[in-house]
Amino acid sequence: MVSFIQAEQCEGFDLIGDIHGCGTTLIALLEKLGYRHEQGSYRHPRRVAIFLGDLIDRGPTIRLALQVVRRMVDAGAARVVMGNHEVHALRHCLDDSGRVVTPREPHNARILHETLQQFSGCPREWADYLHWFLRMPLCLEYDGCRVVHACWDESLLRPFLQRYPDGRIDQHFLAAARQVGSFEQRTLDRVTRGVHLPLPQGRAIRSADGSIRHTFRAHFWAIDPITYGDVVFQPDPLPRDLEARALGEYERQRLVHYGPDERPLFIGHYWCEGIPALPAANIACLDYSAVRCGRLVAYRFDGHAALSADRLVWLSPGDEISELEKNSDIRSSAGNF
Ligand SMILES: [Mn+2]
Repeated sequence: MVSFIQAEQCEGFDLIGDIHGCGTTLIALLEKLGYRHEQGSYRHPRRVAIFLGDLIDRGPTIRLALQVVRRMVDAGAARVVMGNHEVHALRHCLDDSGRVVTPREPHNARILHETLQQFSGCPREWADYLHWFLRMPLCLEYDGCRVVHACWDESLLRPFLQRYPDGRIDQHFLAAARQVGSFEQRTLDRVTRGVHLPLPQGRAIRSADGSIRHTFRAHFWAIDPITYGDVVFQPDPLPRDLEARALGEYERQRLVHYGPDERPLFIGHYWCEGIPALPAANIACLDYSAVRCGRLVAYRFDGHAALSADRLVWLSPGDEISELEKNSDIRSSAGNF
């Protein structure tokens, strides 16, 4: 028996990637994993779900997604870590005294557009969720595995966990994180957004969502990376010449490394595409762009140090209809919104 399982008194964890307001798909995936709606919450008799953050923004059923996850967490049937979209909502919708505000800059309002729209008739419920986001831990660490939204950076998370042993930030931490370069800002940014490397001067890439980017997302599991192409981890490819470009000392110093002998790590965040697979033997990325007609992906973890792609379970768009039709209770609870 692995001690993380003893800690949670369950047979294993079902880790679930970025939901982004795909509430009905989430319900269908939980059904597929054997969770049932009982006593006000989805739950599994022998397993605990762990959500990897980014519950909100972009999708059609954000309130439903939040309601399902929150009830599971409150019932002890699930855990959740904070994603960069929850951080973004906290930064732009809560002021330093904890009052709810409307985001001012158009860019920030655009990211939150669907969320604010779907909560427009229920400001109290939105305020309540914002304060709940603040209580989400940044990471979870068990003897058998680690969980974080984007990047496990030991150099920041070890001192962070010494100061905040339950992994939870607070209003003061959030206020301090407004100062660029502070420990709080670097920690929040690194664990929920990962490492971004700047493109060379004058170069930019256009993302699938139409935005122009001057940085790219770098991963943290390459052993002795030589080129930009060895560390890029995002659906938008780098132009050929940049892919072949050698990493300089500046870039190398910014990279983080999670070694192959570290315990299994579960992350979301990176908008992967295609058939889910493992990027490294001890790392599973479970964000497969559910809200962009990709897949909502789970990993059924039973404590084995060697991860296996066989343990990945997912739903593609449209699958939820047939899954939901199997159970009328689910259909009626999904219809509450
Ligand atoms: Mn995300």
